[in-house]
Amino acid sequence: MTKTILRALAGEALPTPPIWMMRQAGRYLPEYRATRAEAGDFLSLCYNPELAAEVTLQPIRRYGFDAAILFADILLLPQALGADLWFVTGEGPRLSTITAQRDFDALKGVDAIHDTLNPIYETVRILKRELPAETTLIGFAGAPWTVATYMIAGRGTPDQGPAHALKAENRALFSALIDRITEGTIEYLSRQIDAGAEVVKLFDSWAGSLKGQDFDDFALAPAKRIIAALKARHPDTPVIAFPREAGERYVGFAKATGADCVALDNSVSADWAAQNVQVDGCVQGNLASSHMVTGGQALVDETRAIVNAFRGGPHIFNLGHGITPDADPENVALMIETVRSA
Ligand code: 1CP
Repeated sequence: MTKTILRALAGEALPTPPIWMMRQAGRYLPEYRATRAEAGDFLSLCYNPELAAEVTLQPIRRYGFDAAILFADILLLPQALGADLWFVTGEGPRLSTITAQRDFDALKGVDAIHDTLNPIYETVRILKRELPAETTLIGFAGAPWTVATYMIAGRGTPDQGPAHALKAENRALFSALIDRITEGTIEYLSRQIDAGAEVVKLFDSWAGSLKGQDFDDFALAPAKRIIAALKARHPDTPVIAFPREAGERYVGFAKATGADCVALDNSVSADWAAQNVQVDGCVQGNLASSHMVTGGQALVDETRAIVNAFRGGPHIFNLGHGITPDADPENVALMIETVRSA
């Protein structure tokens, strides 16, 4: 029997949508916090295949999600390309910055990335062995624009200002960086698929700050190039694209990029997305992650409304963004129970 997520990705409208959750392995779970403490820090956890596989499996054991997502981070690719990367406790990631040609010239070529990323492929191989037969394994990478925003600024930014500034001031350098990340992403995801990932997802968390032609050039075009290259090598592996906060640009995104599924954030209504996005194929989403903190009848009502809005077509239930550390694990169980009984 084909796994439910793969059926939805192939375009089938299922009576009950399959479900998984962004950041399902994370700090809201006590067992994650324990394994992270054992690893020492976040990056040591990412690069320890046994422990990274363990935290990937924890939410599957606890909740029986229909998919597991590889435990890693979108910032490992910049590190593999030669950027310095560290995490400041309570604040987030920090990287060496790219502001001038010499910074770009110091980066490594794409062939070198596997030296750093080999442990990630090993995590995928372990998961492939250990996951239940009905659970789909999802690999992922950041989309080039989102990864570039971190490489340019050296950290997360509220408005991606430094990346927009470099794009305006030195288009050639900015485009060269986008190309390098695009090429690295193709090789990274291709190796994840070789190792056993059955689906891959491209996270463009900051796509919403690209407007007009910039959206075409730096959200659509790189996604299209990555998906075309992956499809040439792995024609049967579905790709989920997540151009977060793309708004009206969600319309036509799957067709323009070749993605098998578009993941929706919760700033678009499910009814609107059913009419304007799901008409082209599978969609994923889009419950506000705040419900995992607040719970109660509002969680149940909103979950049912989303399931009903997307009932006529292929749909994978998920949040609109990652679950937050202050979420209550009981609310996750309530969401799953509601989806499976809706
Ligand atoms: O303290 C901790 O334990 C670290 C918190 C954490 C976790 C659990 C980070 C740091 N990364 C992750 C794992 C992670 N990151 C996954 C694993 C799989 C899962 O979903 O369970 C995935 C898919 C990501 C992807 C990721 N990392 C994105 C894209 C999705 C999104 O949330 O928008 C982004 C933007 C990052 C960068 C990053 N890594 C970590 C943090 C706190 C951030 C955001 C930094 C910022 O913008 O300030």
